[in-house]
Amino acid sequence: MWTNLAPTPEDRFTFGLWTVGWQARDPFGDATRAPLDPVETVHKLAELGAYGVTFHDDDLLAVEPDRERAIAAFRKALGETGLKVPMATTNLFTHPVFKDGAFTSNDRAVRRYAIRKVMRNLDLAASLGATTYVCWGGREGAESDAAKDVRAALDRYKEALDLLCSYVIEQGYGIRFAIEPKPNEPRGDILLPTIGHALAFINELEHPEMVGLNPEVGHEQMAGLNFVHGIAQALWHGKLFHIDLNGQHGPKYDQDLVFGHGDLKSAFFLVDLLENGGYDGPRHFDYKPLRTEDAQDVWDSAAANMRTYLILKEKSKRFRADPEVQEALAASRVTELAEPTLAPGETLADLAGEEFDRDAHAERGYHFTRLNQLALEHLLGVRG
Ligand code: GLT
Ligand code: MN
Ligand code: MN
Repeated sequence: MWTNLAPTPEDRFTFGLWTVGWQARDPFGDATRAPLDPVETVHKLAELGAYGVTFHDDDLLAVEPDRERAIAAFRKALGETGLKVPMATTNLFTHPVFKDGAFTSNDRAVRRYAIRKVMRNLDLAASLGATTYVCWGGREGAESDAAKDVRAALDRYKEALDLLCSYVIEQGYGIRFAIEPKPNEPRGDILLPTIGHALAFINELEHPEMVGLNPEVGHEQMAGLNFVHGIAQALWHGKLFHIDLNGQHGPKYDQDLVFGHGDLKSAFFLVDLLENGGYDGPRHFDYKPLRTEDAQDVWDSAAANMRTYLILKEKSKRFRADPEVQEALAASRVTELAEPTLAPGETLADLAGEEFDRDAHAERGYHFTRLNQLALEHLLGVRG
């Protein structure tokens, strides 16, 4: 019955080197795991059925400090396994130099260094065939409203992205940028905190067509926002360039749990949307194996992300194919929303004189509870 739960490269599952490679150092405790060699990660991910791997410039140096040698070993592993690099990014947050931000640091020399650091890794990303470059501005923010002139910071953020877009154009790289919003952590408040803020910002750029989003499940849920709605709006704007899948239990610190190990119902509707909403990019997992886990648990948790996605994908198919669900969707008039409010050829004048039984329409129920219960029962395995 459940035959297709083994991931294959066609599923386009990808992982960051920093996810499985996280040594589980947190603000209260030391690392609980040894560093992982990126070469081993590439081989393990390929064995598990992943499509690709992503990286920050600094992740490549986890066990080999010589950049050229580290890159050569990584390239070799990619060649041996066929694993792809669809996305890359820059670490603009770990080094103390970025303590007040990178593109928006108050220190102009830091801003110039940050742009150089991105350019250098863009060259590598392009040479590895990446088509998306993520910008997570984790340090772009402040703890005090006195510390940051937000309007000037947005000018500098725009300046950096405009410069980087022009660099990609000049070099002829087939790369687009994807901004990853986050409301807070590590800064008290981070600039471009939500999908909505980032979408509005992109419109002010010199090359808005080259910049989209890389939303992360937990980052919107940390702010109490509905991730599925955020993704639907990003798709509506044509801006879902990439996605970070993981799990989160509501507004608290960024948990980066395995996909589906947080709000499971939201994960179900997310997969349903990604599979039916026209998204064809990688399904990228940005999670952290729990600090309690050992080296083998790390790979088991990587596999769990993919397996959960595939289970939810199958659940979504069965939900959509269930005649009772189809009938319930129609009874709730979910499908009626796709119909334009004015018919072709109609004008506002047609609305003006229309007869409308307000009380009858007010009285009619939408039966959404039944729909929700049907989804829940599919999810719980008692239907389909
Ligand atoms: C960091 C962050 C993630 C970002 C990564 C990309 S790094 O781990 O928590 O959400 O996607 O820079
Ligand atoms: Mn996160
Ligand atoms: Mn992320």
